[in-house]
Amino acid sequence: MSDDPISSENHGDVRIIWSDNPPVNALGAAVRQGLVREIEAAEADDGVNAVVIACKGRTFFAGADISEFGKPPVMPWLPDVVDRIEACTKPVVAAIHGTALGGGCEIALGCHYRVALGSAKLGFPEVNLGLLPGAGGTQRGPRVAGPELALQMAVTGKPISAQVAAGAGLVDKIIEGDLLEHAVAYAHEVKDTRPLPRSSERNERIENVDPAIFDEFKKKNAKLFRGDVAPQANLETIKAATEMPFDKGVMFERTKFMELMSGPQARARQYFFFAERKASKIDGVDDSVAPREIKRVGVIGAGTMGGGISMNFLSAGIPVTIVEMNQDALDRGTGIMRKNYEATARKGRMTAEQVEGAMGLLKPSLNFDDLGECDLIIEAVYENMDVKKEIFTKLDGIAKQGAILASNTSYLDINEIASVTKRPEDVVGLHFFSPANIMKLLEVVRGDKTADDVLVTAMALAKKIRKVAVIAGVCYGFIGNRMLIPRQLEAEKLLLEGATPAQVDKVHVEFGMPMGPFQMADLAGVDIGWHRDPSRIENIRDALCAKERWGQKKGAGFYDYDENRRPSPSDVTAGIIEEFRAKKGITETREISDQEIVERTLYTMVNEGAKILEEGKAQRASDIDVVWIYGYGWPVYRGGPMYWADSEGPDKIVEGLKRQQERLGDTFSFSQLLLDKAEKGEKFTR
Ligand code: 3H9
Repeated sequence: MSDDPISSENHGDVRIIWSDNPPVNALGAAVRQGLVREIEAAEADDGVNAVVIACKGRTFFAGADISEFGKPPVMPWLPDVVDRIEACTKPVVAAIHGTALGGGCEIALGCHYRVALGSAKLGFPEVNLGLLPGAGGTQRGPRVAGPELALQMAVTGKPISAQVAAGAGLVDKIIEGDLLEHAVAYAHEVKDTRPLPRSSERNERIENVDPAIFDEFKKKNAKLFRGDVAPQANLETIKAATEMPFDKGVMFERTKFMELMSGPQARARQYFFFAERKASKIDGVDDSVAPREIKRVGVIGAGTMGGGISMNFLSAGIPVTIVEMNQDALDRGTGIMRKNYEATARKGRMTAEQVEGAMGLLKPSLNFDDLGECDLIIEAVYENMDVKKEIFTKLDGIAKQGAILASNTSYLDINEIASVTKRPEDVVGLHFFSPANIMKLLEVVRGDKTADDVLVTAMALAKKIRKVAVIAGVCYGFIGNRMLIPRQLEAEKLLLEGATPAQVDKVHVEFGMPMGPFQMADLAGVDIGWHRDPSRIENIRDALCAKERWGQKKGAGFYDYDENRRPSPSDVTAGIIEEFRAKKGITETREISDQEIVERTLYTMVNEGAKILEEGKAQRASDIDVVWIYGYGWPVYRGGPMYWADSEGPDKIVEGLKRQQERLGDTFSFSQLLLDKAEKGEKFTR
């Protein structure tokens, strides 16, 4: 068998150029070389009148080969390959299935025609790697699809369906049935067309474009541009297509691409691309371990969490039995699920039939025994060990043999929960993040006795319901919430020492987090975990709760909220903090610098992450980054807390923590791993 990923065959006078480069036909050096070789051969062959470029396996080219980034370049460059295809004197048709992404979409744009299966998707996801389409995509894209769609594709990175692409002219024909057969027939139809429609020469859609569309887009999507350099560069290069001739535009694109590629944000994002994929690998578990079959899922509890969890499975076509204690709670829970689906349908992201299809898979029940038919049962009741133990004891008697018993606990000990059953090997933690139907992260908590095939099932199922799963060990708060603890503790201490909630939050938001610790507390509910005794005031949260300042839901928490839930700093909260300080005998406050806030709230998180690693509660540093990016909105262009710690330098983190050590007090202790990394000049992630 030849190693060459590119081959060709003739169908009459149509030459098919095949790429076969699993898993995703990435455009590595051998693919690029083969494509140029075959285009030249087809052009030189008098027996060939048209060419089809197609891919074997699950997808059309999914883009440049990311694993080549940062290595010495191998010729030909992707931009030259696209140019060579476009310059071909015979018509070239791209036959698209799966996903034509990034460089793959650019190859398609270099072809004179594009046909695609209805299920195909096209996109420019480069922005997710901190880049822009750098093989002429920013210049050909707007010429073919129009500047507005090209802008949306490149800045959001979200792929579009073949239908949308066809509507915009990016796909010439949607194929039903055999792609290759129809692509060859299409090539026959166009084989004598001259001049050939070359994307780089199609100027009609980029002439007289109102420059205001770019400002409007930016205004509408301001969030995407915050702190992140790639969206802006994508916008500028697409705008350039409407202002410059093709050659100049391509030069501008190249300059911007190189700028991005050599910058820290692209490196962080590319690291994260592989981190996310690595997260699904389970240490010490053989690839040959088969997952258990999950035909029906049971969910205990129809509250916010139980409902959200159920929706994941329903949306993926997996039937769910949801069990509650009383009819009211059951009706309320299922009613909210329906409302959520209907809201999605109103936004055009689901059809009415899909809503009914999903809800039709739901079996609401008041009878615990109904869980006996489920292959996976997820308990989602409130955080109380005794309640959970009671439920698992009951489940042990009801669940069928081989069923997986999972708890959605966010803090509690899975081993203790498993110990009440006669099958601890079937017990696992499945920690979904709220809102569970939206948040991508799933912590899969591995108990001491959890069986390998239970973990393999959890990871496979996560992929099916479009979550990113990370394996965590048993410890208080697992990976994500455990790292939240020092941050929260220090943030509140800072208030006592003189900082305001707005100052602490501002530092976090400027860092790139979606919100700071106090904004997050107000959103989640200041009263979460509160002992409900207004006379017992042990910290500022207790003091706020005692005055019914429970956060956004009450219109008051650390901040005041108007009727549109817009926050403003609160004099009442300032007074409550002042009063609490007095109670604690704190008479003096001081100016607190932003750097101190970073050191006390972010460096302490890194220290906790290092402890999690050294205790083996996370499999790898990059898994911690995945948790924080998908679970808490850590800015992806900073790569996650452990990658960021490496960028800062572990020695700098240690220095900062030592500077703060006295203020951190005895709740703080250094991670030995962090100290070792700092001393040896080593990194966590690289
Ligand atoms: C670009 O094109 C730049 C140009 O504009 C300009 C250049 C000058 N390269 O995600 P999966 C691997 S930038 C190398 O689990 P799925 C991946 O690591 C590129 N490897 O599958 C994994 O390996 P492993 C723009 C790649 O079915 C395996 O393939 N393109 C690449 O869930 C399976 O991946 C993109 O950003 C790659 N380009 O999803 C597209 N892509 O098994 C990135 C994947 O060892 N890719 N791998 O862990 C994707 O979005 C998804 O992989 C895709 C399939 C949707 C295609």
